[in-house]
Amino acid sequence: MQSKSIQQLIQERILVLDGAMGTMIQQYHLSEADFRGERFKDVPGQQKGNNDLLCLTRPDVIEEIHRKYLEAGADIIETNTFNSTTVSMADYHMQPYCREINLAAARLARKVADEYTSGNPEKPRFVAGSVGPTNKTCSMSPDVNNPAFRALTFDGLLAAYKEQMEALLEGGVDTILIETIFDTLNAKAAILAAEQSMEKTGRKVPLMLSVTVSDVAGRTLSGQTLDAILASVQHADIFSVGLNCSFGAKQLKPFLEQLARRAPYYISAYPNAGLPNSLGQYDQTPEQMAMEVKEYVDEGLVNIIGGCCGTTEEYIARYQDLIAGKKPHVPAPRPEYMWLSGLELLEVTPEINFVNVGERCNVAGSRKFLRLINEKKYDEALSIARKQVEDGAQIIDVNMDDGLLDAAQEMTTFLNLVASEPDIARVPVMIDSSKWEVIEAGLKCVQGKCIVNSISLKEGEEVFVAHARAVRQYGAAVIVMAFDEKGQADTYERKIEVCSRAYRILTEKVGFRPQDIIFDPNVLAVATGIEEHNNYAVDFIKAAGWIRKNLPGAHVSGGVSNLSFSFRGNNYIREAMHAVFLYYAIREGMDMGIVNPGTSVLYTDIPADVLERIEDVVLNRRPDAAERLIEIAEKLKAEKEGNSGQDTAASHLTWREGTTVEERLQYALVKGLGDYLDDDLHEALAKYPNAVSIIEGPLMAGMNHVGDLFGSGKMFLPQVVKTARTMKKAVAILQPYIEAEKKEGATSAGKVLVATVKGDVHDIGKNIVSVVMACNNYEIIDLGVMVPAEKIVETAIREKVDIVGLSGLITPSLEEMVHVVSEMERAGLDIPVMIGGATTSKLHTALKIAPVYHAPVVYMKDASLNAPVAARLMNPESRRVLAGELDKEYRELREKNRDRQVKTVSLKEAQENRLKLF
Ligand code: THG
Repeated sequence: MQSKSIQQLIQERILVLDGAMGTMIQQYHLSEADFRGERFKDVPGQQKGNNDLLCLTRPDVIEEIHRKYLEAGADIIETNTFNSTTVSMADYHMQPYCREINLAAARLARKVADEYTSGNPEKPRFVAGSVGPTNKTCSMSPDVNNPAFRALTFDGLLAAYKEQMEALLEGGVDTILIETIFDTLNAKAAILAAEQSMEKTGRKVPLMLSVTVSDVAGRTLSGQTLDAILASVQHADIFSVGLNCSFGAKQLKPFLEQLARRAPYYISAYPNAGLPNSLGQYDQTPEQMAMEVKEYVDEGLVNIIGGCCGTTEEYIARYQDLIAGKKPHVPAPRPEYMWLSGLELLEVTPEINFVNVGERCNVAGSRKFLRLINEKKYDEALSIARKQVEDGAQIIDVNMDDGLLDAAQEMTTFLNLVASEPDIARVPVMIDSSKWEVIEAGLKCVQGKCIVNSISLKEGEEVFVAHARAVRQYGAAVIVMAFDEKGQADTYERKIEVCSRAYRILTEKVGFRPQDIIFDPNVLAVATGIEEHNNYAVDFIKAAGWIRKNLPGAHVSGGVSNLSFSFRGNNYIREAMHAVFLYYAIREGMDMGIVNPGTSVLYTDIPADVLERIEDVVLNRRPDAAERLIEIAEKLKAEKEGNSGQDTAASHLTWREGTTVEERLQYALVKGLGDYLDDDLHEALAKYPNAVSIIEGPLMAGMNHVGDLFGSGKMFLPQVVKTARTMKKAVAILQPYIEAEKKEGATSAGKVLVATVKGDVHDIGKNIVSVVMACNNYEIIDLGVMVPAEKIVETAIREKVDIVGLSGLITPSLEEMVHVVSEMERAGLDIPVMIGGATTSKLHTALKIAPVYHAPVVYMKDASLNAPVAARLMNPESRRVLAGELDKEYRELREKNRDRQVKTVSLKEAQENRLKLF
């Protein structure tokens, strides 16, 4: 008999996905030689830990793991290919083997699954092709000093994913599972690769997505909320969406509920076996985990359940009883309204009767913005974006079209910078250009669901369709300008003719959702003195009404400031005209507009005599309307002289009044605002004994406050990264004072090597330690991030350093630190080691790191402790005393944790461990 497809089966019952591959592999205690096999015995570097390579060198182990999961009842097993892209394999110098690994992995899983299916056709088994996020992100910079930098481009990642997925599909997987999504731009590249690979191989399979949240507020590493992600991936043909990794089942549940409420797809969940303890291990038992997962099942939250880090076949085996007779989740209905997103979702519901798009980040629409971009003053250019959002812009338009600029490059740089500014990146962007290359460059930079501004029928239907298809593939909404082969539509009839034609093509031929189409029937300048222009506003407003009635679902937008070009220099009249225009256009159904969000003139504020004359112009009520408006405009200008349209900065600066310098520094750090650091730090310099004490005092206090906010979910990672940049800026301002304060000819207090260990790119904490230590006259050798053990050992010897500081933020760094320190022991070094960073702990240091090294290994709780501890380590006598204290303390910790080796830490502790960044 023919077995059921996964699409059929999932409607009938909850399906079980397998558990972790890594945890299972660990149980085999494979050696470096096992990983290499005969074939790779001479490739450079370490292969141990390159789990995917085992598909080639130890297929017997992988096959056995698949069997264990199938025996445990898994309906779906995942290929062992999480890292099999050229991007991730670069760590192991194994890029050339990616295709082969994926193919072998898929065939292997296919073979075992089929064997089980033929054994019991009533319970068909499926293979999901595992596609990980890679070890790099498209949305964030690994370089604190250059937030516009990207270690990975969209195109590079797309190519890597295509190679992987084509091989998986050829190898026979039943679904593609894009998992552990921490950056939606990476995921969008994966989705596009999946579509293209399915097209190329002619095998269309269901697409599964699984997100991992990184903080207690339920955002991804790159700062998006789950709602925002759903908007970002809305264009894709998705089978299921869910959550994996992150936390244990219990902590994941509220986020799963949030996802299940909104996502119009089947829901999957494969949590970790609880929260990692201080050693980075997962120690929830199968029973405990099953109890928590049971709630998902009983409450109808899920369609697919499995396990992530720490789970084995024993965990998966418990699921059979949980799901028996239980109703699967019913997906939410397809969304009715337009979804857009930045870091957060913007759902354009009828209650939002008008969406403001900020117009000022436009080199053609703001002299100031043009100047700032020309002079590469990006910080100030970003302030323009930030101010618009503060003023209420719900989307920001970005336009770099200027003859003397490399518009595609500037678009890329600016959007990358925006991505690092959470206050701005919160809202969706509108990529504004008349050049397609510029739009495409922009689309490759945004993880949210943005709007393309614009496409049109200007160059005919073929180009229009090609651009529209591309916009769809990138997952954006689109503005269609009312242009066609005959030119700009300037009358009511022409506007509706062009828009209805475009609507038909987009909805029927390209498959666009009507809700993602925004028509711009051209706002053109009125009161120009040219009679043909007099009816422009009326025609726009009428066309807006017609479009909303006759082209269901579509939106209407326009560049409102165009209307008043003839009144340049008279901001009051311009803003009053915009208010009047919007009053009528919104009534007819215009629901979006590119405007100056800083505008303060309300329709109801306009004095009756002025209002009458403006309405005469906008509504084209009398032939001499323009002259009469010019007359009153000049009169008003003379009266108001000088104070019209001037923005008052005051409202934004309340935080600076009546506050102490410490409060202001803290505010600047929390908000990541560098603008007033100069003033505030100089004020502090007058108050504090020296520059170093400002760093160690108010600035460290501010950083700790940020750490607390982060730990409690009130800040999220991109905001914290901004804080780190601000801290850096503050330190740079203080640096000359620190230099001057150093005693003439003061000798070095000691030489300290600092490094973020291999596998980890985080260096915020490490950089702060470096600064604080340098302030205390230590000579710092900073080896940067991702530093291999050999390099640390070699540099320590060559430079004759006095102390080695190891830093790491992510869980795998714990193991790497053990490795580094054991290499130091092997090299016969006697240099004390300092351990610091978010996942590190005193317990891990005591249990795992200190025992492999004879010299002192000190766990550093925060950066302010490094200098005093270093001082103790530099003096042989106090070093001996400290070593004795550490020995005693560590021995006690080991005693206490002997049986279980580790205690389970509370949620709060675990979060503090994970989230304290400094
Ligand atoms: N439709 C769509 N997109 C658009 C437009 C449109 N994008 C560009 C533009 N038109 C909308 N944006 C602006 C931005 C600024 C101004 C007008 C439209 C403007 N700027 C002042 C001026 O030129 O007088 C600049 C003053 C200054 O330098 O500060 O008016 O119609 N889809």
